[in-house]
Amino acid sequence: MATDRNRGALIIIEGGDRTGKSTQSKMLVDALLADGKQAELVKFPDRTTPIGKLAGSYLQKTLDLEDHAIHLIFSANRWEKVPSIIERLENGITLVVDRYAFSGVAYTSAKRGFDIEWCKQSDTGIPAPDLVIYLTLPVDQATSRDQYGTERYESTQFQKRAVENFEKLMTKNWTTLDASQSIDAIHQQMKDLTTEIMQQVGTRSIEKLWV
Ligand code: FDM
Ligand code: MG
Repeated sequence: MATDRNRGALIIIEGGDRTGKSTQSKMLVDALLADGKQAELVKFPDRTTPIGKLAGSYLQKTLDLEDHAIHLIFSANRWEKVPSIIERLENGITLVVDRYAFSGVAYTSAKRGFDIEWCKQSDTGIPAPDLVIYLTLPVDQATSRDQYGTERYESTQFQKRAVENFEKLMTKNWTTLDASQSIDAIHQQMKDLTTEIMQQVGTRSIEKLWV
């Protein structure tokens, strides 16, 4: 820490497709800002950077990449943001992150021949979250919310394997929320959890993930 001022909290929102992550992440940032707190939204993959554009093209199937290579590209897309993530946290800004390394591991390890430990390596050392909010919804229910699009990984079989993998990554700083509740009910729980963690982080140093 550069100062003895309270830092921001690193809050990760995870879950399978169509569980409401993006909607809830935006609502959470807006609510924190409305309360006069400093907060920003971060989204992975960040498809706007040169590295993120490769990931975006891969997901849209306009680019084929070898499975290990695309895994490392998703990781690199997080590493390129690490300096700005740390800087913002140290400046007291709470970050609400829509997908993180847990998605990276859960989706790649849903592919044949990938073990979880190999998948974790390339994100080992990025900032560790203060809280992971994991939204759960039975995959069949998630699918029926909205038809899957045509992006890569948008199939029921693949999603089921990814969800099983998320569950293997859970640690004590994860909180699972039932995504079949109303948008407002979920939002209120997320806001309460986040507010509590923001008070707890204080000047505590930012830890490294999986170290
Ligand atoms: N995804 C996302 C990965 O495979 N690895 C990653 O590291 C991340 C962050 O990309 F299918 C997958 C998960 C999802 C797709 O996500 C894009 P969004 O939330 O639909 O943009
Ligand atoms: Mg998607």
